[in-house]
Formats: sequence, structure tokens, C-alpha cells
Amino acid sequence: MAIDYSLYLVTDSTQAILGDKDLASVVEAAVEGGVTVVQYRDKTSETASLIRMGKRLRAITQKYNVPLLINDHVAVAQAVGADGVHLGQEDMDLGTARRILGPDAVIGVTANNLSEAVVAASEGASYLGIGTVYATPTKENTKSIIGTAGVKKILHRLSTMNMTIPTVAIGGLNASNVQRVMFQTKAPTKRLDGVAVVSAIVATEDPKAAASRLKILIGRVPVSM
Ligand code: TZP
Ligand code: MG
Repeated sequence: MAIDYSLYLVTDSTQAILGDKDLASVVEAAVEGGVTVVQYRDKTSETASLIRMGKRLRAITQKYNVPLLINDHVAVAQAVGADGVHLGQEDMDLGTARRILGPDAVIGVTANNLSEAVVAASEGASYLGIGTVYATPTKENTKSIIGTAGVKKILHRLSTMNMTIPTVAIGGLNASNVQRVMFQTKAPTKRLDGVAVVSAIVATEDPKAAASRLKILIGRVPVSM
């Protein structure tokens, strides 16, 4: 089944981003607004609580027929029946995750640079999360800010290598820059399949409206081009 990566929601359970809202309600509203993939990312909760919330998110994503991926935790993905996982460079290696989850699992990998992108693509990642595009308080690692130029460079290399792997950009993306990121990074045979956002949806009072606005923007060529 081909996945629509166009508006990829990454969750955050911290008070700073989620506030007092219920994560499952935010995810449901976001999916109603047009989010096409959900990644459950929770860096602090214990396994039991990850599984509890993961199961709630599984029920919601199943209802709307949207894929659910789990950040970092392959065992949690299995326990909740998620479609797959998203792995950073510091997480379980792709081959091991693939052996555990099987050939049909969706396994995404974060790529901060050209070599990480090419390695993950050739080792059978299902998609790449490319970033960090812009600095963001949601993830404090300013050394790997690559900008639109960095994203474009990676897409060009994948394009020249005829690598058709889906790609999403991540990091500091919001309604004021997603069009630019989508359209200024295009390579001859390769463009971003979508954008991944955390705070632009999770930190808003109206996640449904935020998602539907982003969805419109990413499909529309900016007037300035
Ligand atoms: N990986 C690179 S940046 C980032 C992740 C998970 C966080 C992006 O958060 P936001 O709020 O969409 O900038
Ligand atoms: Mg990780």
C-alpha cells in the first residue's frame, strides 16, 4: 500500500508543547484536519504508558485509515500493532528492526546529511525524515540545522542515484515556511513527499484547523515563485 506522506504529524507529550490537552484528542482533531501519517513520539513515558497511549492512537488512526508509527521503540510498535517505527541514527539499526518487524513494516530513518540518507535508502528504509531544516525548541540539537539548501542537496543526490524512497522534511516547519520548503528543494526527478510537524499542530488551540491550513499550503505553489 502506498502511503501518503504529505502531512506527517509527530507528537509531543511535554507540557511545553501539548499543554493540558489530551494527546489522543489532539491527534484525532489533526487527522480530521488532514494529517496523513501519525508518529507517536514520547521521550519520557515508561513502556506501560507508551503502550496505553499507543493503543488509543492505534484505534484513532485505524478509524481514519492513517498509518501509525512509533518513535524509537520497536517493542511498543509490536505491542500496539502499529504500522512501523521511526528510527534516529542513535536508535536500533534498520536491519535489526526490519528482521523483527518484517518486510511489510514501515521503517523510517532520520537523515541529517547526504551519507545518512544514502545509507538508509540503500539499506531498505521505507522513507527518510530529512532535517533538521530550521532550529526548533522541540529538538535542541543546533549542530545539524541544514536549511532548505541541505534538503535540496540530499534530494539531488537521491535523484542522481535514482533512489525513489519517499522523503519528508522536519524541523521548525509551519504555515509560514512549508510552501517554500516543499517547492524550493525540488531535484530533477525527486521532490519532498511531505513535511513533518510537531508544534505547528500540537501546540495550537485548534489542531484540526492548523492541519487543514498546512494541508492546503503544501499542495500549493507559493506566489513568490
Ligand atoms: N527531528 C528533527 S527536528 C524535530 C524532530 C523530531 C522536531 C520538530 O519539531 P517542530 O515543532 O515541528 O519544529
Ligand atoms: Mg529516536
